[in-house]
Amino acid sequence: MTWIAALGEPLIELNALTRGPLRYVQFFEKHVAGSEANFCIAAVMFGARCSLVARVGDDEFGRNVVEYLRGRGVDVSHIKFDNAPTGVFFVQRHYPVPGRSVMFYYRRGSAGSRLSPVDVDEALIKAVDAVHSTGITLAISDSAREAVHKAFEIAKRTTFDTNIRPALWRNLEEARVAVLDVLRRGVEVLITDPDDTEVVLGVREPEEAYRRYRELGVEVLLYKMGARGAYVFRGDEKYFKPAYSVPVEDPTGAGDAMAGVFTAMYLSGAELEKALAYAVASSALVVTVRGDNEAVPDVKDAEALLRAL
Ligand code: CKP
Ligand code: MG
Repeated sequence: MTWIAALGEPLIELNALTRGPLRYVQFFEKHVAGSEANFCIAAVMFGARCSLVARVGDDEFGRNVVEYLRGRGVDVSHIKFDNAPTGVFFVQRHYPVPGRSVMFYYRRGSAGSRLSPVDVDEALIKAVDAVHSTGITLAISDSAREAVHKAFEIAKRTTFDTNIRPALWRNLEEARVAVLDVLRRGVEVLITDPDDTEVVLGVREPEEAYRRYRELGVEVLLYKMGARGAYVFRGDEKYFKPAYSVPVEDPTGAGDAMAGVFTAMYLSGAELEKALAYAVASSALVVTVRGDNEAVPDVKDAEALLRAL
């Protein structure tokens, strides 16, 4: 069984029950989220074992995160309780751009942002097949970024999602430097999109992006084109899978589902084109509901969608 360790901040998501600006939303629905937690759930649904290396608050939300992730089959034995609070974010849906969501973070100084190199157990990192993290973990604190560096230095294989969140960086130049720094440490599978690639490399076009990332040592590129679909590149191989046209409730988490499903299948030796198809189908299901990870399918349900549409 493929075993992955992911480093990042699990969060409590408060998702608006109704559409429109949050100042007039009265009711919110609670979910467990956070990019790397979502990634772990998706990887587990596709047969991987996933250990989340993280901190949560020693509070009701922290216990909620740990119990939920344990229930979803994620290994929570490397999540520590910390005396800062569990981070929270709110989701505003279909406003100001219909079909899109906006996230508002209440996470500065959170337990999750206190992740540090002491939380990175060398024995775990040596034992797993691959280590995963994202640009969010690079952004939340210096100590969290150092934790990623430490883990990537020890890891046998690495996968990384750029996930550049402008709200978490002082400026985009800082994000660019931090992502390039991780790429130079060696990333086998890179998950990204044209917006982030514009920040990192100043280009958007898929072939050009892969050419440039490859020069930086990336072997496999999963290039997400949003509502258009996604590409995968490896050496001279290139595949494209168009996105499904589905009713959008909340697109938050779609990228993590795509990353987790693709990575679990890729690491277990699946054909790239097949991994891409299941990843695109899984992310299509996630956007049809609120919550980032409840609608991630298992293999059988993903196949039902692949057959139906
Ligand atoms: O790129 P995605 O929409 O898949 O990521 C969503 C997650 O961790 C969400 O759970 C949110 O809390 C975050 O990304 C974040 O910190 O932005
Ligand atoms: Mg993303």
